[in-house]
Amino acid sequence: MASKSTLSYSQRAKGHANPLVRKLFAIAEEKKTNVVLSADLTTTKELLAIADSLGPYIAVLKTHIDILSDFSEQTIQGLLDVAKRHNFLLFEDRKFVDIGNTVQKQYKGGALRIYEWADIVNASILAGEGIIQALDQVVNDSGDAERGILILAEMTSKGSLAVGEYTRASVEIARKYPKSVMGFVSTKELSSHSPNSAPEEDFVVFTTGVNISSKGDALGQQYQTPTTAMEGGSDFLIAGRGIYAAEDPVTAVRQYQKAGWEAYERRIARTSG
Ligand code: 5BU
Repeated sequence: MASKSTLSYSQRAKGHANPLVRKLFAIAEEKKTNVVLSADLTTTKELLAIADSLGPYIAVLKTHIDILSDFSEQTIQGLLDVAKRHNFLLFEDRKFVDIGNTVQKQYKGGALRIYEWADIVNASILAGEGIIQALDQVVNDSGDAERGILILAEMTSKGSLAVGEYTRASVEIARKYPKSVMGFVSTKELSSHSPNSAPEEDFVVFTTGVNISSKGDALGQQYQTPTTAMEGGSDFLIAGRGIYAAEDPVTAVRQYQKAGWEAYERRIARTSG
């Protein structure tokens, strides 16, 4: 079976060619968490405070850096410090979608300097393969910095057009850039079900739209639970309001951590047990 989803994170880390993926799997194993906190707060103070209090329970912190009303050098330093202190990666959910030349400028420079601080970014292939080629160039020129790209292969919002041929093309393009493309943002595992899947191929699946107690919101968001996501082959669960907007975010994140980790353990027990 080409799917790697029944192997443990450490088994997958051993054979993986991408150093950032190895680091991510090591963090997940060490902290026993596959939770990605989508920290959609709008001030630096709130963002850093939630990152600090929930940091011990997460593998990755996902940001929308452009929603901060007071972004500055202090935001970047604060994020880098808190990520180091609690040992998690930073993922900027930028959803690049433009011609390659523009995207390189948006990634490397600009006011937000995403490349300097974000371990992971994501991009849509709506504009074609050139966008991934452009980001791949930046990643390959990055010297010591380990940087990864996730291709936005599906979206969780109602009526999303990121389906069918678009999703299939996302997988095909990902295969051409193994040094930089570490996986997908998708609702489920994609690559092992598609043709041309090589035995050594191991894309990491990040799943948004995860919530334990809600089915969706008033603006088209559609949720699944940590358990269904892990059963579908997700590797990392991205949750926002389910955690940070809960009455007690620490209790909530621990609940997501437990649900995600237990579902992961059940999945890997299916082959090794
Ligand atoms: P929520 O509060 O758990 O609904 O937040 C979900 C986050 O994931 C939010 O930052 C979205 O921008 C992001 N997201 C999503 O919800 N659905 C998608 O398909 C993608 C990203 Br891609």
